[in-house]
Amino acid sequence: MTDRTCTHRCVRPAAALLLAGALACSPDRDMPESIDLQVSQVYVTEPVLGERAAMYFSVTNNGSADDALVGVSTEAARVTEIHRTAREGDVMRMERVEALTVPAGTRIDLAPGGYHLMLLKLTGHLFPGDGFDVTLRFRHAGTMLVRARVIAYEDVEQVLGSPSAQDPHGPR
Ligand SMILES: [Cu+2]
Repeated sequence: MTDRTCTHRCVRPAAALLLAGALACSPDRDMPESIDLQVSQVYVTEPVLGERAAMYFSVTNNGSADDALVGVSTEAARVTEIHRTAREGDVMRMERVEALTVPAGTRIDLAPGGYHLMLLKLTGHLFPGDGFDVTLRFRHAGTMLVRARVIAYEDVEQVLGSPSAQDPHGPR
């Protein structure tokens, strides 16, 4: 499997292609000189509450300017939100944010206990092993089509490397 580079260097590593399938980028017109965003490891946890699921991925900005995730859409969910998990005393709470900044030269890992995407009002059942397309919208890089893979809830910690007990979306 070969690396695939699309317009304006919204590149994606070969490892991501193995995991996540096809990619398309459509950068906006007033974007900075150098855009180089890589998205990989796109996972959705099996919905344990029926109607919603959390989605995680890694995004690396090797470009010359900060970018930000500003929107998400998929046929798998009627509503999507960008969430941040924050500790309040002993309680993990999540709150909606308008955008997730990806500073130039940094990698952001969306993971249990941190940032994640919420897929709400799911349009159908999602089973471990299923895959579906998700369009990520970045302020400068434009839209990026990635493929998400559904993983079983018990595999979250192994795959994502974070304590699933901290995830407020988990079974209670
Ligand atoms: Cu959430």
